[in-house]
Amino acid sequence: MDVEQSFVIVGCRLAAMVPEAEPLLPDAAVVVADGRIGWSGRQEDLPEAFAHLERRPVHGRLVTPALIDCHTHLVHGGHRAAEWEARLRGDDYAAIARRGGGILSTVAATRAADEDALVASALRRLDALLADGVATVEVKSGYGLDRETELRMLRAARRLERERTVTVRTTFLGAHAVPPTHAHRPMDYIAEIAVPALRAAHAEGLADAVDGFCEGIAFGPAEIARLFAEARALGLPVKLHAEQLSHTGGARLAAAHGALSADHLEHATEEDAEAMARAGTVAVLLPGAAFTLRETKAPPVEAFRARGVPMAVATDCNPGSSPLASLRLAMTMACTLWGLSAEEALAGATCHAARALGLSDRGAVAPGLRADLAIWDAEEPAELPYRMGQPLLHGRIVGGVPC
Ligand code: DI6
Ligand code: FE
Repeated sequence: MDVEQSFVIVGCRLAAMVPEAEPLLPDAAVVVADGRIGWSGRQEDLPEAFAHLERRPVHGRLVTPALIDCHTHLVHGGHRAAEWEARLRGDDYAAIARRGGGILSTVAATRAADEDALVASALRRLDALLADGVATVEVKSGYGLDRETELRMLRAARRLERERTVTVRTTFLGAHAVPPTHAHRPMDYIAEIAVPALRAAHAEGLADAVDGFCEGIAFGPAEIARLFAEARALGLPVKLHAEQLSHTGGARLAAAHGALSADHLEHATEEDAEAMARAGTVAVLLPGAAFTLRETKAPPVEAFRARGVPMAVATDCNPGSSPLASLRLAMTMACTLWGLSAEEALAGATCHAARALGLSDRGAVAPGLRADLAIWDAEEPAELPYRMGQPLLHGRIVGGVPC
């Protein structure tokens, strides 16, 4: 152990997010050693081996795993405030999309933006997430719908990791909408554009996973299955926007492909929950999108609970359906709109979010895991979703480094 880079956080209240551990341990200590958690538990039980390390008191503050936003579209050009206003006047999200607005209008703005502009605008949103205690964020492509722009989005996403202290996981979302060049020919779009773009992204090391939008206004299960077959050939994990606006069979398709996650799920059924449970697919809940679209159907939370399907919570930060850059507010919405407990919401933004990204090295405070921690000006975990809009972050520790 390098003593220089090792220390003990003392005097904290610890929500370790470890199933066997107490939900909240008062008078706790956490050993950070060489970027990893060396030990955590009751301070009075601190092993002798760590007694010589520098002690950093946090004066009773709450310590949790750093938050993980496992579903975002942080990188994109422009915004869609006017479309949002039109919806306030009664316009409809799917109808706007069918007229060539919606996702396609962000595609035009993104194609027009160079990489520097994409990075600059994404950083503003990323900074908001970091201020909420986030240390790992997933970022999708999907507003290019051509090879060049999809790759530019993914390169911009990777650059965020060099600009800030954060882990970025990139997801290729080439199957997000059907561009006008391939109107009514979604399978041709997959074969001619999405698959070659995915291969190119993979060759450049730009894609950690593959996603699609399985929906009446986007792609059907057959097209998604074609893309997933390519992902499998490349050895990439898959995830899917499924059952958001209607029921199309996306959740079961995701489960059949062993997907890391199926996301949205407002229109999912008990049978979908059953299939996801068998496959070990995480349910990623995105209440910011449901709130923005005034969706009245809720995901089958009770069915997920009953079958032990892990529920993650994410922002879905995107310019159309979820212009939300606060993971804590997403947690609030998951509780208030859909009945998650505060503890479930925190698990959703930590350990279950890590699983939705296929990351087994973070999301909890346990020996051997990455020392990604959030220190809060709070006494208990419920304050994170309860205190809406109130800054609570005291500091983050990312890979063992305070920042
Ligand atoms: N996530 C998405 O990718 C789509 N819906 C969602 O919740 C569309 C995003 C958009 O309207 O730009
Ligand atoms: Fe999304």
